[in-house]
This record gives sequence, C-alpha cells and structure tokens, in this order.
Amino acid sequence: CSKVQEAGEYNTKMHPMWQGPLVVPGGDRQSPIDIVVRKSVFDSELKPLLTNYDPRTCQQIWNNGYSFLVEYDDTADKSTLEGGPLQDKFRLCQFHFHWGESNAWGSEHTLDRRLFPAELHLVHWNSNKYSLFEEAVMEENGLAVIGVFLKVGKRHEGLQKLVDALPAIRHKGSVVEFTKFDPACLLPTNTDDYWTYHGSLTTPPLTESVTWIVMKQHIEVSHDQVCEVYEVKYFSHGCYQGF
Ligand code: 1SD
Ligand code: ZN
Repeated sequence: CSKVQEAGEYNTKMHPMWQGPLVVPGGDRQSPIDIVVRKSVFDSELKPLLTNYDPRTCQQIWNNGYSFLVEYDDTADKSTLEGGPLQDKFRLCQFHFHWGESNAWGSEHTLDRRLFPAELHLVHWNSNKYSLFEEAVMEENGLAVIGVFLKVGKRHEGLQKLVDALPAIRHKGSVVEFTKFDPACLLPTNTDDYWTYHGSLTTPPLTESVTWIVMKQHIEVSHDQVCEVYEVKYFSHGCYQGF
C-alpha cells in the first residue's frame, strides 16, 4: 500500500464568497488544494486508517444551504477515526457532499488540476484533546476530514438510502430524521492509499485546523442518482437566500 503526503499546492486566493467579518482567511494552509501527484512524497511512517463507525449514532439529514449533511451523535467515542496520519482519536460528527450544478464539476480538491463531479467529506473532531466540535474547529490538530471523489458510473447501493431521503430536504433549512446509516459504505474498498496534508475548512470560519485525508480511490454513483442530487436546492421555498 502506498501513502503519500504533502502533495498539494495551496490555494492562495481568497474566495470572494467568504469575505466577511466572521472569517479568518488569508492563511497559508487554505483548502482545498490541487493535489500534484508527481510532487507527492511517499511516507512509510503513515499507517492504515482505522474507521470504527456505529450506524446507531446516525441522527438526521439536513440541507444547510451549502450542502446536505448527515449528522451523527458525537457525545461519546462511538463512531471514530484513528490511525493514518493521526496521533489521536477523532469522532465523526457529520458527512456532506460538494456537487456542481447540473452537468458541472463539483469537487473541491483537484487532482493534477482535474475536477471530479462531486466530493464527499466525512468530518471528525479530536476527542482526545477537545470536548466539543466547536472548540476543536478553532484549534491546531482539531479536525480530521476524509475526502472521497465521486465519478458517474455504476449505481451505488449505499448511497441510495440517502438519495431516497433527499425529497424531504429539498430546500435550504429543512431537517428530517435519518437513522442507522453506516458511513463506511461510502468509503472506497481500499482506504490504505490516500494523500494527506494540513489544511483548513473550505467554508467559514476557514480555520486551518484540518488534517485532510483524501482517498486515492474514487467511488461511483449512477447518472440517475446524480440527477436526484441536482434536485436539492440551496435556497428556501419561494425566494433565493443563497450566497
Ligand atoms: O463545508 C463544510 C461545512 O459545511 C461544514 O460542514 C464544515 C464543518 O462544520 O466543514 C466544511 S468542510 O471543510 O468539510 N468542507
Ligand atoms: Zn466539505
């Protein structure tokens, strides 16, 4: 298995969408990055990732106006991530996707400047060092986010339960109960191969508290599943309230 680190070129330009008083941008470790494969360095010290997810911690799905999120109970170490580049134990709090608009390319990270149609982010916070996500998000080594690229191809059975829930959260702000979903089913079969680097949240507060772990292997979803995702609106009923 190969593991690679410090592979990327940081995004030095500030996205105009995020300029504002609550945002602390302008650091030199802003995400997302372009992963430049030939500049990535193999590190034999990096270990395999250990995910231990309990589907019973799955609670709800909601449309926050940027993305749709599936949220997990993170009051105890029940769904956790360890190993890989991490020294501590991290708790899963949510996962979400970044998609383009219809027929567009929507991944945040790029691979040798290539975009993918979508990208999954599984967000975890350091429960060895911090007691709440809100605390960890502001601190060094606070978060660990797994990124997975999505391509259009074969139907993804695991994703279908999520797709079936999307009509209930079609508009910004809607939240519904969503339970017993195992996020491990969205990971590629090989999680030993990944790129890792120290970066930031890609949305406000853009804090540089994230150890990114981007999977080398992508997952596939069908065209029909993607079409359902494009029906999710990032504005409220009636009037546009997006960014
Ligand atoms: O974009 C997400 C944002 O929606 C929120 O989930 C945040 C964590 O609270 O994480 C960012 S990201 O950096 O994982 N894209
Ligand atoms: Zn994200």
